[in-house]
Order: sequence, then C-alpha cells, then structure tokens
Amino acid sequence: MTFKMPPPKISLFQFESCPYCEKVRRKLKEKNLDFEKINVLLSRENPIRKDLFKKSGVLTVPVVKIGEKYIGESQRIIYYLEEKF
Ligand SMILES: N[C@@H](CCC(=O)N[C@@H](CS)C(=O)NCC(=O)O)C(=O)O
Repeated sequence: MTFKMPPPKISLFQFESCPYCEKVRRKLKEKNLDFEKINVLLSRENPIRKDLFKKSGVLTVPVVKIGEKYIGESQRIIYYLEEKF
C-alpha cells in the first residue's frame, strides 16, 4: 500500500507586474502546483516586506513559502521547484 503526502501549501509573495514573479508563476503552473498569490507593497518598510526579509534573507520579490520554508531569488526558486516537484 502506498501513501502520498499531501502537497505543501505554497504562497507566492509578489508584485503582479514583476517579470521575475511572472517567471515563478509560470513554473508553478507548468508544475501544476496550486499556490496563493500575496501581493506585497512596494515599500521595504512595510511590516510584511520586513518579515519576508527576515525569513528569506532576500530583500526583493518573488519569495515563495513552501510549507514552512521561505525561498527568495527567482532562479533559486525555479531550481528548487525543478528539484522537488
Ligand atoms: N534577482 C532578483 C530580482 C528581483 C527583483 O528585482 N524584484 C523587484 C520587482 S521586479 C523588487 O522586488 N523590487 C522591490 C524592491 O527592490 O524593494 C530575482 O531574480 O528574484
């Protein structure tokens, strides 16, 4: 008998108009992964942006949260998605 782990919850912190975010959205769709988009504010002083920096170590978006893991930098995210899914 085999058990399948449920896929982890994926959140994408992003700007809709950001090309790096678009690259990540495309990869998530290509992998058929469900994800929620969280549009962040432009100001790095925004508490959500500050928290993202604390958790991912990256000042820019996109940042993905996969399960409890935060990953920033679009190319790192793409590599991670390629490796895990
Ligand atoms: N090297 C980064 C570049 C990401 C980037 O430049 N994101 C811009 C939006 S397109 C950003 O977060 N700008 C807001 C800021 O720098 O605070 C990546 O590939 O993820």
